[in-house]
Amino acid sequence: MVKTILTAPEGPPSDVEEIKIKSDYLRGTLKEVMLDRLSAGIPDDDNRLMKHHGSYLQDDRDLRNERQKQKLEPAYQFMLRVRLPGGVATSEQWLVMDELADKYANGTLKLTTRMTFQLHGILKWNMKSTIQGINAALMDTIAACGDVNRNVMCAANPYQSEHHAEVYEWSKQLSDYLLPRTRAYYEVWLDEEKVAGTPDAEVEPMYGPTYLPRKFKIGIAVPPTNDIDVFSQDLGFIAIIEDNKLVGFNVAIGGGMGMSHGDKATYPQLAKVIGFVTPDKIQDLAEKVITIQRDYGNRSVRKNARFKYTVDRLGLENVKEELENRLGWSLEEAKPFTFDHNGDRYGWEKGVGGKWNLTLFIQGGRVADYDDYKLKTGLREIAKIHTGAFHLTGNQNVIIANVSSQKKKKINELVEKYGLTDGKHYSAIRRSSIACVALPTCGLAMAEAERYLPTLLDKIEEIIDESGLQDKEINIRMTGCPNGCARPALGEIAFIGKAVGKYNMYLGAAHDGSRLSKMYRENIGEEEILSELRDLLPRYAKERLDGEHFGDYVVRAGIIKATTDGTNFHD
Ligand code: SRM
Ligand code: SF4
Repeated sequence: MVKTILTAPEGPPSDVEEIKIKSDYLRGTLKEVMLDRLSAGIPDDDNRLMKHHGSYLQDDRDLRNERQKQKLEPAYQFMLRVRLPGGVATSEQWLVMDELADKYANGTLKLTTRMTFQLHGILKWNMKSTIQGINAALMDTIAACGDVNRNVMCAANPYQSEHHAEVYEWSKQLSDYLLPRTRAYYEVWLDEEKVAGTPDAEVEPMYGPTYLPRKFKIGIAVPPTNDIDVFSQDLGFIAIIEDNKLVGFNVAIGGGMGMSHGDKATYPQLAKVIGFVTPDKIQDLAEKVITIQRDYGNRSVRKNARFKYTVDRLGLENVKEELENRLGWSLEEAKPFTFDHNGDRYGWEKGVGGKWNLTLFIQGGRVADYDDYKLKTGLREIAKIHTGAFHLTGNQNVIIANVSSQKKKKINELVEKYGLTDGKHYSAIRRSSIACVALPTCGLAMAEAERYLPTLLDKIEEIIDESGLQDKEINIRMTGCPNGCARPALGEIAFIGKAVGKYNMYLGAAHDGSRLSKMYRENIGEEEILSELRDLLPRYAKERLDGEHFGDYVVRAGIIKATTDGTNFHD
């Protein structure tokens, strides 16, 4: 057999490649520009580098026009994302984030779809103190954004898996091992002195001076729960448990959600399973997968630079062969597994060692105090007495984890006092909802998401009630643009922002995260959305088979064609 020669796409390097190479390993002029008091912003080049430090410059889009009219610079502020492998925070860490949100940010915490905290609205002069506060609490923000491996996700629910602790350890190890090695972060934010004279090859032995062509994401799922949407990851691990023992992981490569409207060369894709490895091998495997993307990813066109396009362009088998060559060993044959859902399970559940876990519903992942709902205060009061951990989930919720039977009563009293909710008095569709941040902070948003989905759901719930579907879990996801931050291509119903008040509507993804959706209606507003659902939901209520999920029903009923691969997502 002739060996396929793999190559990277030709073309001039993108502007970000130039910025990275000139940056002296992510330093740029960040240290200096953060001290400059003339503007609340920073230059674009430094902002690109800033992402690798877990942050970037935004402006409050609600104020954009007014500030422009007044000839003021935009209301610049920074978003800051914590690296929190596996989404696990101690109570002390929760309290620190709670305090930093009030002291330096907009008073809220955003629990993200990759199981971590984001702060919004931090002014330039407060960035260093905020980052120092996070580091003092033994967290950091390194590589939370940027062209590197991001926060490693893992199954969130300890009660659903005795193997949570083990899998969590692997996610931490992977996250730490795959960190950039440059000291730039420590110099810019933590006042470390620069040490001169380290040879280039030793600064970033894995990434090299230009890091990756694009962001890279890893997640570990524990069947039957796919709460991290393992097939949406660049590199996904599926835990295989035999005789109650974690024997290893199936490996899936080449997933991702992002696309651009109207550009068929961009599409969401699902990762494909290529084999099985024992736990001791996943670090080596992750490193080698990353180096393949480093060497063959598209460094010319960023829209086509994710690993999913590298895999699709080179061919899955060729990438696997290259991987095995780099590893010097072969993957074993993949083992059987089954997923049955990708959402969270709410309320109290008993887990390992007789400890309790309480999953609370956090709408849109936004932890804030509202006039009639003191969610942030309630969680703070819990953190003050809770000695276990807080697990942030990939569905933007939180689990109060590892609670003893004695503490359960006290925590319940606080849950009641502050009206915190396990979501059970909401419809199942609301409990199964995710929305990305979008407006006013996200610079890429074309429409509302987090601020709008709750009110749209009020109206959808009327149809749900009339159809008798209150207890039916239907994953519903909304994003303000096609970048896919709430993984909409894996929502059984999804809305992707097109313009203010207008969305493309997608249907047909599988409830367990194993099939992508397809566009059903283009550029529609609220009235048309509700009118479509007034037709679809009652039909589903009447015609569904026993146990049939909405995503499967719309495909079986011929309402939408199944997407069998990302490459036919737009067909
Ligand atoms: Fe995302 C960019 C928010 C998860 C795909 N994402 C952004 C930025 C940073 C906007 C930007 O680059 O200017 C958003 C910041 C908004 C703000 O104001 O905070 C943003 N993404 C988020 C979060 C906070 C959404 C949320 O509401 O939870 C999630 C943070 C995750 C984290 O903790 O690390 C978030 N983003 C995702 C996911 C879901 C996931 O990873 O499981 C995806 C789809 C999966 C994937 O990567 O394929 C995702 N975000 C993107 C993309 C499209 C990438 C692509 O392949 O084309 C962008 C745009 C980009 O990178 O150019 C983006
Ligand atoms: Fe912003 Fe688009 Fe991501 Fe939503 S999906 S947070 S609008 S980049």
